[in-house]
Order: sequence, then structure tokens, then C-alpha cells
Amino acid sequence: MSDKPLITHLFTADPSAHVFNGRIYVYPSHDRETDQPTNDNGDQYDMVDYHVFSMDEVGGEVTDHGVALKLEDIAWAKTQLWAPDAAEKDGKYYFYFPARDAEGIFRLGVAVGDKPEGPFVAEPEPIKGSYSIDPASFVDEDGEAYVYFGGIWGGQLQQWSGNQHDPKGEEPTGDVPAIGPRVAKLTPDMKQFAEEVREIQILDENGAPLKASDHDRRYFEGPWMHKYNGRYYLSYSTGDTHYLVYATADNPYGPFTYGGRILEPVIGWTTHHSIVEHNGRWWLFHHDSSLSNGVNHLRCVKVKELFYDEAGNIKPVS
Ligand code: FUB
Repeated sequence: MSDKPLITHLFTADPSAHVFNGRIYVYPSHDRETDQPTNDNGDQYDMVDYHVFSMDEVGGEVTDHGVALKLEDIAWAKTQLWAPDAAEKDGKYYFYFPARDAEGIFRLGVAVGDKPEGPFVAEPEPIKGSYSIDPASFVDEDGEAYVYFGGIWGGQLQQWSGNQHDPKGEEPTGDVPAIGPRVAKLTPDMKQFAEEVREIQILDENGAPLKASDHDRRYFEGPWMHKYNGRYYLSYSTGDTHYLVYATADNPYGPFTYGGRILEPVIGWTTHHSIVEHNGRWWLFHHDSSLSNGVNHLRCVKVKELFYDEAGNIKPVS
């Protein structure tokens, strides 16, 4: 299969793919050139709007539906529109996104539209009790909807413990349990958390929590949830080791058991993805920095077919 970028007229990243009304919709970040300094805080990821893309099928023509939401139209958000996602309920579309608020703290917002491609109108306040970045929505077969989220370093997840904010909070090191992604069920109107945010545990093959020092397997950012043959698959980026990996559970909250690698490091520092089924085939949407010859914050979305073995293990994608 071709490894060409799906979109070449804009820099795009963090693709969240869903099938709505039989069509594949992709909700990415819209990367841009910026004067902001490059640092571990991620200031160089200085995005100000979102475009939505769609296609009949993988390999078909990709439609750019234009700007679906702009920073200047979000009352509470001041900078950095990072990785978004979307969900559908009762014919309405809910677009979830992170941004820094007036105090520089990342929060999650929601915007509502009548069509999968938007436009979306942002709620005036962020989701109460939300923090950090990379919201990934998941609607289960019973209709319950969840948002998974969190990212370390620039995404500020290390500043949150027990849902309390400590701006001096640091990432743990050594043998202590690694920081986990967060999850909360959504209210029936899809606009608020219906419960206290929970931290997800990811365990090794012996049932012990993955350690902070286990950089090849522990959580960093970019969570995604999908269900395959009744099992819940939490996939994510390991961050500074640049792998996409997955862990499985028999329920949406976990604990999850580490399963293996999906994708090896790509060109560029970040790696971020989504997994979606369309017409019986499974697809991995992800990004790299090949379109900009390796500039970390100028990325492009790609797609590859994903396969499972008979036991339900995801086969590594080359
Ligand atoms: O696009 C900005 C950030 O880079 C995302 O939120 C992270 O997941 C990483 O891809």
C-alpha cells in the first residue's frame, strides 16, 4: 500500500478517524509555521484552527471541508488547538479539542454541529473537571460515551494527580507506576463528564503496573479506544521512545494489559494515531513529518491497513 500523505495542501497531524453515514471522516490538528520557540513544552505546536476531511473509502478522493472551528471563536481558549476528536449522537456531532486557557492550563472543550464536517459551535466554557490534552471519544455498543485523554510534558498530565493540579508536578522516574491516561464517561448530552475522572492502569504480562522507567511500553500521550471482537483496545504513543502500542481489557475502564507494538518510530518526534473499521477492513491513521522533510511540528496524515491474528493480537504495521 502507498505510504503517501493523505493531505498535501496543508500540514496535518493527530488524525482521529470515524465512519459516519458510511463515509470516513478524519479530524486532525492543522499544523502551521510559527515564530514560537521549539521546546519540550511544545510551544512550536501553535495551531489556530481545525479542518475536517472525508473520503468514500481509503484510496478514494479526500475532500477538505474547510475550517470547522477557529481559536478566535472559542471564548475560553487562548492558544494551541491540539489533537481533536469527534463523536455522533442522535444526529448531532460533538467535536472534542484541547487548548490552553487564559492561565496557560490545558483544558478540553466541546463544540457541536449538525454535520460530521461541521461547522462546530464551541461551548462557552471547557468541560468541567477536564485537563491536559488529546481527547479521544468512544461510543460503546450500549450507547455509553467516554472520553480518554492525557499527555505528558507539554500536555501537562504530570501536573495532575488525583485530579488536583500542581503546576510543579513532575513525571515520576524509576520503579514507581507510570502515569496513566485518564477516562471519564460523558453525560447524555455529550457535553460534560458524568463522573470523576479516572486514571487508567496499564499492566505488564505478570499483572504489575508498567513502571515509569519502562519507556518502551508506558503511556505518554495520544490515547485511542476501539473494540474488536468484544475486547477493549487502548492504544497510545510511548512518547520519547516514539512507538505506537496497545493494551487490552474486558471493559472500558481497565485495568488494561499491555499487548504489543503497532508501529515503529516514524520521521518526526511525535507519533499519534487512530484505528477505525470501514466495510470490514481495519485502518490505522497516523502522522509523520515526511512532508516537511522532518520538521517536527509540520506533519502529514497517513493511513495503513491493520490486521489482527486469530487470538486478537494486532499485527505490527510496517
Ligand atoms: O499536535 C500537538 C501534539 O503533538 C498532540 O496533542 C500530541 O499527541 C502530539 O502529536
